[in-house]
Amino acid sequence: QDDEVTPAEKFFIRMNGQIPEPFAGDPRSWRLRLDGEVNTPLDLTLGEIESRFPTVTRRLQMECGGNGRAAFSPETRGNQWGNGAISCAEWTGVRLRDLIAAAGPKEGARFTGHFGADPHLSGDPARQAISRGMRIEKALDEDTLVALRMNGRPIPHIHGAPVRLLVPGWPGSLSQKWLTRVTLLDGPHTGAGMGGTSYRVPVRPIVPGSRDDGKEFADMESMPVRSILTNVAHGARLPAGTRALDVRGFAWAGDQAVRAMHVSTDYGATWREAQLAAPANRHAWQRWTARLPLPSDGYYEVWYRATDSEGRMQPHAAGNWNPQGYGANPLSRIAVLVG
Ligand SMILES: Nc1nc2c(c(=O)[nH]1)N[C@H]1C(S)=C(S)[C@@H](COP(=O)(O)O)O[C@H]1N2
Ligand SMILES: [Mo]
Repeated sequence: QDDEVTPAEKFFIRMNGQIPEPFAGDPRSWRLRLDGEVNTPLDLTLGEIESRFPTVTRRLQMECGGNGRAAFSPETRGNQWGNGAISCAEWTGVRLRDLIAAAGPKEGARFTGHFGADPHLSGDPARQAISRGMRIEKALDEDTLVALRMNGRPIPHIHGAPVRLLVPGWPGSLSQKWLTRVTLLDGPHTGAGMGGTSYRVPVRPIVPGSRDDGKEFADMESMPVRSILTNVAHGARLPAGTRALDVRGFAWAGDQAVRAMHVSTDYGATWREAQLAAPANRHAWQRWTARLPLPSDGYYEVWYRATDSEGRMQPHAAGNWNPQGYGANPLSRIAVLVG
């Protein structure tokens, strides 16, 4: 998809449990609780939340922790995502940090735990489909939203209506859909999808393909730099005599910005710097564009890679192999045939 702001119908979809029944009541009467290590637990309707707290609108990227998984060798468990598990919509909501401030966090509040209304795949009501949490610092980031609208409209059911978390730049699994409760904790949350090898990567690199219990793994936090090319399909045929190709796409880097974007038509022997736009706001992806000369008819590959604001590039191969396949961000390539 080539849209600067991802429309709802093109936004990627990922679910770990069953799709819950749509909420039958007025969405404004949906209740959200904030409890745990707080002085005054909150139990508010969305109507109350909207009238009590300021709303903000931001373009925020959300990316599945397993985006790029198909690049790992040997193959890892999970959806074999290419580069498609990324979208950047315009979200409107209240800041989670405003809710936390209203509840008065206790000194021991160091982590969050998130809960949603979707049933576990087994249908067992005692089990959570997914329930992840993060360090309180990320919950206090001004871009971490309790989102009420997507692209100016009510959030579509499949994306978590009527309210979801939006935790930009960190694994999408933190952005709890059908949000019912956030709890503050003095230690890491232990919900479904926490611990072991879930959304965790090795602290020290392990042998690709090896088994590991995840004891010496750490939670994935900011997602690594990555880019997509959005206007030319892999395998495109161009008319004979075409001598230039305009390409464009997006680049992003978790909590960071993208500093540079490069494109090569000679297998990485030489690189051409693409033009790179500033993000609409922090945590929004950035548009890149480049014009590539094509010296003759024939077969070409377009290789492309981004560099984050700390100078880290997309590598040539997926590194830091891990059993569930998180964080693969090698450079990408498409083939085109001229004539
Ligand atoms: N309640 C709930 N929230 C959830 C999930 C889920 O299964 N249930 N999946 C998570 C994962 S793994 C991702 S990548 C994002 C995907 O959100 P989307 O379907 O709106 O793209 O939602 C997250 N939030
Ligand atoms: Mo995900």
